[in-house]
Amino acid sequence: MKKQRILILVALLITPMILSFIKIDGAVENPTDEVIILNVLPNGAPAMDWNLEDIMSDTNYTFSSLAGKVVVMDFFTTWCTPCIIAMPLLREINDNYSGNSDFVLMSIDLESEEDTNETVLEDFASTYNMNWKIFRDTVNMANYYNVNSFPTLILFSKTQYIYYSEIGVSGTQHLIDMIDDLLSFSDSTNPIINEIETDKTSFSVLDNRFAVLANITDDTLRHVGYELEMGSYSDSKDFWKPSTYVMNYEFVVDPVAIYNATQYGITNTTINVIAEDFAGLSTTDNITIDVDNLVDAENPFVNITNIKEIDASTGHTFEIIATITDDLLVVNASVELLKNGASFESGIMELDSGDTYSIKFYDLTVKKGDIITVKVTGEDVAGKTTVDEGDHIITARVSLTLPIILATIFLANLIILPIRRIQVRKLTK
Ligand SMILES: [Ca+2]
Ligand SMILES: [Ca+2]
Repeated sequence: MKKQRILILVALLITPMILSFIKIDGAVENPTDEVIILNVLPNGAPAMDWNLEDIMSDTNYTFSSLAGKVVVMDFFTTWCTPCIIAMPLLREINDNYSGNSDFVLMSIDLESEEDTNETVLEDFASTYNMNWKIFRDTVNMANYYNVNSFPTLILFSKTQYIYYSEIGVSGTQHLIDMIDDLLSFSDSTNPIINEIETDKTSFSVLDNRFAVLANITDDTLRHVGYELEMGSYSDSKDFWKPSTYVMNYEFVVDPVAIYNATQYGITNTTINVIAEDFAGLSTTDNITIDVDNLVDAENPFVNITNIKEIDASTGHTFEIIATITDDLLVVNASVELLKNGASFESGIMELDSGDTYSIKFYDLTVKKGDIITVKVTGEDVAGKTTVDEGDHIITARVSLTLPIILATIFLANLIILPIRRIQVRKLTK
């Protein structure tokens, strides 16, 4: 448990460092591959609302009705020993704020009513001196917060955002310090979006990647989001509890979406940046990027360059290689196989290098003399298609399997042995 906490603390420390080291020219390889180390929903993410009955008071509460209070949410089960060990620590925290109506501690039981009925739960609460709210998770809260270990503790700001979470409850002082901060919290200034930059002034179907760099400052920055809309295409990204360093995101826009947008007369697109703090204050700004209008005039050129029949001894592997080019952009290369005129197999060809596309089909059920018809379709960014077609006749080799090898040796012996015997007889005469 201690090890886990240390790992989490290390993660919390290095996350802003990693984020601050992302450079605009460093091309974030995979924009979805964000640094998410904790298995709980990241700090800064909004709380889930629900309406549940407090088992201790038989009173219903909605989470949203607790807005304005600092909430500690403890996920537990009655059979989990570390959860039981954590109870005196939770009790200590709760006692520290006794009489303070701005603080709420709640334990969320993750067992079903069949496993642990209300009487068992009430007995458990009495045994471990749980003089706070207890709810049963009948609304899949654990799933929403991505809670997989017990106990998991989540601390919410008065504005009902995740401020901090930890797996295992190993101490109280750091939690009390954070709760004190949140109770006396004051942030009356909106986030400041100092600058938004992009690495290009325009983008097109031939150059569909670009990075956005925003410099945002706030004393309690909680969330930075980017939104891009272009015709029917949209993209967005959330950064939860970012540092106040420079934030970076690289968009990879579908070239077909860009082409379609230009067909509707769209000549530029706006990227909206929104920054929000823990006080609920927000600032938005935007930057406009030109969209290059490139005209796709011709159908793709498609040529099947090779149909290879590979290794007939272990089932038939087929490789199809084709050259596909276009005046603007090839977006799809698909292939369909027919066996003796009937539909047989299909697939999407991968771009190998340059304009060469290829695909392999393994273990095809074919016999010698079958006619395989190969249809390769190239599609361009404008949706124009061209098909090239070629036939291939199966030339299956007879494979040298073990029974055939044994039969060959047997036959050879039948012929060779009598000859030898004749020779031996001749010598002894
Ligand atoms: Ca602020
Ligand atoms: Ca074209």
